[in-house]
Amino acid sequence: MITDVSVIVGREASLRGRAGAAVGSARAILRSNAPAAQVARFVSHYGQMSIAMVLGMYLPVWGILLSALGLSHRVSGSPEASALVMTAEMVFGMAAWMCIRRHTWRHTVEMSAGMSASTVVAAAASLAGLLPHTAVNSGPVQILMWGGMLAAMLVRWRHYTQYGHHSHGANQKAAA
Ligand SMILES: [Cu+2]
Repeated sequence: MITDVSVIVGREASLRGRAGAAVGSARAILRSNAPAAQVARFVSHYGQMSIAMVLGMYLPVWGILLSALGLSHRVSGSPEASALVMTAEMVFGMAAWMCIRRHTWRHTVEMSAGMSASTVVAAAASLAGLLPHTAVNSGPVQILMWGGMLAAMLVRWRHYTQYGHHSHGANQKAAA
């Protein structure tokens, strides 16, 4: 009987050992520059950016700020102005999160530019009478916004995928 118990305990321990090893190797893969880890890091940054953008958009300060400046009516009355304000809110959220994650200013500015380019161009074209007023809030412009952000990241694939390159200015300096 005693040996039976010890066999069960032994099995449990080996199962636990195996689970621990699996977690350990998963961690090792994530800390490596294996293709899967690079893609995971890339997707993770894109996801973080999207969340930060949406959070930036819903921060209650903007509405308060606009009404304090007496601009609420003007902004809500103009599709171009509201689209630009919305883009600015999203850029704020995204840039703030990239600052916290200690990305360089160059990468933060590139991502902000990639993200807002389509809206800025559409707003300018719409104000110039080249596009209808609804264009600035249309689906294609929004798709271009997400695509522009993706393009800014793809251009800097190494920065967003290499372990130790992703964040932490110190690591980056050490690697350089
Ligand atoms: Cu980013």
